Amino acid sequence: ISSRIQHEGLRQRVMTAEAAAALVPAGAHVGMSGFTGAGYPKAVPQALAERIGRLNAQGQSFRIGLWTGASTAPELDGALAKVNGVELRMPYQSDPQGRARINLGEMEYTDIHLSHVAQYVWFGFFGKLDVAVIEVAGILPDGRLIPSTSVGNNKTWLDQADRIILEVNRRVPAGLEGMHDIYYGTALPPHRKPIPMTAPDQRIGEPYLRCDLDKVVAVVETDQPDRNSAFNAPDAVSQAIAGHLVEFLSHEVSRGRLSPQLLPLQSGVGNIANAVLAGLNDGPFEKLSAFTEVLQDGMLDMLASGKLSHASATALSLSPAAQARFERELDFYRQRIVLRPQEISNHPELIRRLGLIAMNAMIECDIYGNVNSTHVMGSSIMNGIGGSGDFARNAYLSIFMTPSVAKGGAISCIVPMVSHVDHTEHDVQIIVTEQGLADLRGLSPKERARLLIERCAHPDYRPLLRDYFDRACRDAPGKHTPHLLGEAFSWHLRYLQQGRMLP
Ligand code: 0RQ
Repeated sequence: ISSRIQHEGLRQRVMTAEAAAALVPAGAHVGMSGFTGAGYPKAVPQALAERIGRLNAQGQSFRIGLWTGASTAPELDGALAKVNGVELRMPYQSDPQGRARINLGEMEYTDIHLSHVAQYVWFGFFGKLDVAVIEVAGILPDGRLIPSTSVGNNKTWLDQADRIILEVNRRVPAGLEGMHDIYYGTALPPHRKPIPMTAPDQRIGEPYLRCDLDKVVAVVETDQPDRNSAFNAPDAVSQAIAGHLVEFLSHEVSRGRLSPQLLPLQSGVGNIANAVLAGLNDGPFEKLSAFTEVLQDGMLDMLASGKLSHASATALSLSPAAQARFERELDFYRQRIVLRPQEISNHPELIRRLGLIAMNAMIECDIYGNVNSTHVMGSSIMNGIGGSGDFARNAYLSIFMTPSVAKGGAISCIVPMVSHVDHTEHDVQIIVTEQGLADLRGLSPKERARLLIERCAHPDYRPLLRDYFDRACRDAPGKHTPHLLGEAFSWHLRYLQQGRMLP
């Protein structure tokens, strides 16, 4: 038995993943650890998927409700989706098999703001949590848990579940101990108090997760790395987006609206976000800070170069090369990184107080600045809203980025009307594409439309957007946000019917 399991009683509860998976009843609500491919259980979900596949092949119907922090990995979301073992998934998933099931109508999906998940479970909005399956880096002699590479909703799952299954992963660097900050001061309305944090690097909690040991029904040992997908090297499009953004932030500094240290950065996931961080790493700003949910390669580079003084997040999402560097220089990074529960990393109160610069990618926006982050052509889910809404509405600066076109130019990412809306015109301040940046602050809808078309749309689509907007201004019954309702989705329809938005 691994020396990482230091509690005598819990050493007695070590068993195989198969034996642990057998303790999950059909129909259970199961809260699993995991956030953007980090800190998810690696053995029990696969054993559970095998069991579900076997039982379903025998004609029994066995499915679970699967709750997590955010996206996980093929060993969890992929394995369970493959056997059609998930009745309802929440709150964020990006697995291709899960996506396919959801879009075929075979799996239900509740896509909610990541900061809302824990409190909704505490409020009882989703019913009882039956089982928690949590990856940890170790168990202390007194039974407290050393968290793994993500914190996510683990505190809530441990507190709320009737039964707990722990996966102790010896591959997680032992040096992670001390990097976490678990806040136990949250209460339910009307008894809430202000969260005592006024700077992003402040510690307000404790480094370990508390755990009611009587609820632990199984401990499973694992030795597997996180998903750790590699990023693409920044391409010309994402470099251009990063360039516009750095220029804009420099302009804000010169106008006195930001200091040269800017304000704490929040950065979404993906290749564009990573390229923007690379742009900031080469940019003129010093002594930056981050208050974000996912710490990816770009931020690690910025910490290493000293551009970034410290970073607060709920998960690490590193490529294999960055992970190796992180482990090699763990003492350096432990001084500069703090990992928190996602209800704190994404908390609206803190985002508003600290005044963040929120930078997230999107699928499309419309000429009036409404943003779609989640749906393709109105009805198919891509991933989910994740934390983008938590940050967008409450940030000091709310920035959304996208290439101006997708699918080799067949799709314009600037459209007359978004086919789904995640962030309304009221929550969106700045739009950036490789074509340019539109600063929408303080503008009326029609002013926003003119700027977005001229600055951000691809030249192939600009004349069509101008034509739509001009005719809408002339013919729409209302002149505040002019739309031609019979035509507003014609671009999406044309893509669905003909494979391209251009006529
Ligand atoms: O699909 O790979 O099949 O070609 O969408 O697009 O350009 O690679 O960009 O990886 O940054 O993802 C919004 C999806 C962008 C992501 C989104 C297609 C495109 C490609 C991916 P293919 P790119 P990214 C913090 C914040 C919501 C959650 C969030 C996301 C694929 O950033 O999920 O912000 N965000 N969380 O071809 C049809 C369009 C399209 C399109 C792009 N207009 N129509 N398809 N694509 N634009 C993190 C968390 O909360 C955990």
